[in-house]
Amino acid sequence: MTAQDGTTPPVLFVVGTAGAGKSSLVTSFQRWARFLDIDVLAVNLDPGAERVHYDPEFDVRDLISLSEVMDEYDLGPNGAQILAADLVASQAEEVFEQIEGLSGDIMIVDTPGQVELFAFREASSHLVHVLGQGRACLIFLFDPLLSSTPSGFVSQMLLSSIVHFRLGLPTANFLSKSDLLEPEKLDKILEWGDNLDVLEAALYEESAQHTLYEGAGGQRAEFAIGQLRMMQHAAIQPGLIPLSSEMEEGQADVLSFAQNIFGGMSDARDGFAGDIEHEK
Ligand SMILES: Nc1nc2c(ncn2[C@@H]2O[C@H](COP(=O)(O)OP(=O)(O)O)[C@@H](O)[C@H]2O)c(=O)[nH]1
Ligand SMILES: [Mg+2]
Repeated sequence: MTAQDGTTPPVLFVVGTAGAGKSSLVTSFQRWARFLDIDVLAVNLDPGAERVHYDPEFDVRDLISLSEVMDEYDLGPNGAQILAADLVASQAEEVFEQIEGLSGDIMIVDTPGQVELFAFREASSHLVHVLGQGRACLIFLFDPLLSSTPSGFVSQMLLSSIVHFRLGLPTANFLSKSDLLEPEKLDKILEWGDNLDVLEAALYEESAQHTLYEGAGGQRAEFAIGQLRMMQHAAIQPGLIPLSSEMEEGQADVLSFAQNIFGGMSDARDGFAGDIEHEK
């Protein structure tokens, strides 16, 4: 099964804080899709990746090696990561040449470990627009442990909205590694994603317990909730969807998100619907 019209397939950029599960999602998504006969093109844009467990159509490490950057520019690992991200982005056209014309149903892109290397380097937004060709979206992964506290959860909502604002692409928030959370905790976090009032109450309760300065915690909570309300008002954040690469859960939701935006793959979609129904 291939894209029928010869245009580049929709592109999913997987983003999130270091260790959030980006590379694992690319692996599990590709594996899941293969089973359904959906052709997923995986791309690695992380020059610092030690190894990847998916089949990349394009691997940025073929262009840029982190150890070479360290040697050549006499940099430590952190400096080299930053320079490597910029070097990759400066070769956006070369990268695009290698992946354009590849036929597949959907492309999923693994991004550097640290989200700021991807989202907050000027050169990277260029890369996103060259590779995305106007048919791209973001899968933002929430870290499950950070999501376990109201303030950690809110911080990730804010980070996700900043990345969304920065790159200007449709964004869906997924709760990564949901298998690591107790069912009650998982429900609680999903409720925070659905209901700002519940989140607000939890945040006030938490800041009352943890604040060092009298009153400062309340102000902090008020600020954060105010931001989230504005986002909700602007319909920026469509809630939170549980995902587990380990248990292979949520991959269909990742695909549906892209399909809802970009449509296409009509014959494939009939196939998915049947298969997904079957799984239940
Ligand atoms: N239990 C569990 N662990 C996961 C899952 N996804 C990733 N991990 C683990 O989390 C760690 C970081 O994952 P990785 O995909 O490398 O994160 P990245 O830095 O965002 O690319 C690894 O040890 C993975 O095995 C998941 O769905 N469930
Ligand atoms: Mg990774």
